[in-house]
Amino acid sequence: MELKEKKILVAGAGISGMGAAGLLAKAGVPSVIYDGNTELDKEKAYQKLPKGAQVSFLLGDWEETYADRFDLLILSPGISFKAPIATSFYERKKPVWGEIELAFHFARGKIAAITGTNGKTTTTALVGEILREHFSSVFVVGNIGIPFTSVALDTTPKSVIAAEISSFQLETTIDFCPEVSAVLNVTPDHLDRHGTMENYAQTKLDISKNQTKNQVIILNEDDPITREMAKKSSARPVMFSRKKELSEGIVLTGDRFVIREDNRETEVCNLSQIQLLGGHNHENILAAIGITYYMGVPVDKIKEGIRKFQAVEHRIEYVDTIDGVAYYNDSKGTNPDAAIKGIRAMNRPTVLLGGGYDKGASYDEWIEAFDGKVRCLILMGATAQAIADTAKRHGFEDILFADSFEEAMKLARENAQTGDAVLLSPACASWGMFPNYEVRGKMFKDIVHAMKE
Ligand code: UMA
Repeated sequence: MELKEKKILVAGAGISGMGAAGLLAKAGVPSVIYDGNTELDKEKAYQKLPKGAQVSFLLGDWEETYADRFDLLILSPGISFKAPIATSFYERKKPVWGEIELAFHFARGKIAAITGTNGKTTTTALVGEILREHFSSVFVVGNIGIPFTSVALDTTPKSVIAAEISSFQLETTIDFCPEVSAVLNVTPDHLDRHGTMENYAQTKLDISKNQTKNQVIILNEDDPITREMAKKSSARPVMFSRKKELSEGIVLTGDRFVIREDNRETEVCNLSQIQLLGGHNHENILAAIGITYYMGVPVDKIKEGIRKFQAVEHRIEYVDTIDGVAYYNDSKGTNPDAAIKGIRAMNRPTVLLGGGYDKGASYDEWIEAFDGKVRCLILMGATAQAIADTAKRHGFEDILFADSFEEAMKLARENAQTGDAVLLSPACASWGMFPNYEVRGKMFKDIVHAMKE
């Protein structure tokens, strides 16, 4: 599609929307940015755009007839493809692209696209690190926080791109086609948006919908949903497992990470050479080995990238020890499954901070994973009462409520004893209290650093 002649509306003036409008401006295509927030600071927004960008703003409630004025909608991931703004375009048979689709339209080179409920940020960052060992033009983009659109015009046919792609972003891809895709796992998350687990899983599998059998999809053999995807995907499936001795695929056998292909086994590295802890991280490493191997990185360079890689910020991140209490920031624990990994990684009595935005999740398995380790659970946000009710049903009564994040931190400090851990691993998104989990995690760290002083 030749975009220069199109009247384009970019919906959402967040990171994605500004990236999309910026890319269009650099390509000489004018656009209008829509945002529901009437308080949006237009001056600040203009500063984020290239100089001289032909961009105007449309703010406030969406009116269906606005769609008559435009030919194409570029949708930010935070806005559902079922939201009125999108349906008014669909009803008029006008195209709706996500920000990822727009970037793909302009990007050159090969893409490794990674999705999954959990582990995708760590895996994407690790894939980026490994790719850098071998390729000279590497970009790490997507849900990880760097919009693909912001770098698309800098790519060349020799570039390789590691893209973390969320289910929100996959709702609006059309021609997007990675060289290698990966679905790490699928457990309940974002069901308020996707409705059912079936819809959610199908959206994840859409990462490979344009791939052919000459291209690879990396899938987790140990997850029943991603295991099934091997039969459904149009790409060639390559499985990874840390539990099964697969004869073909990427396997953790004893303490060795190996690639098994055509009846040959190649060792990549072993457990003593890695810095990422926990079974979930072993899965991320297996996936990253598969992704980079099929992107063409030689095994010795994969090993080097893994050896150098350290944990990602906000993911069971050790912050400091104060009065004998170790503080861990797992703000990225934005759903129960991720938070289960957070509490499982603790090996001492733990004061746990939880609660936040309500995505309609069930907290039973998370509470069960406490396993006698949680000294006290401090709850905040919209889900506080629902989590407390679930905890009590499971016989867990040591619960305190906080009206603010600062109060939660104060209660944590008062209730932790020497030798304990304080863990922020909320099992919920931060929305409602914070713009995103990063701001929540930074606040946690700032308060911990201030305690030290
Ligand atoms: N807005 C509206 N109407 C709406 C909803 C939002 O006008 O109905 C406007 C808001 O007023 C705001 C803007 O849209 O100005 C925000 O857009 P957005 O929610 O799409 O957020 P971005 O800042 O563009 O960030 C997005 C991703 N956010 C979401 O998917 C919610 C970021 O992922 C991502 O890093 C970024 O694009 C770059 O690609 C965050 C996330 O929470 C980390 N992702 C979820 C997750 O990981 O679980 C999917």
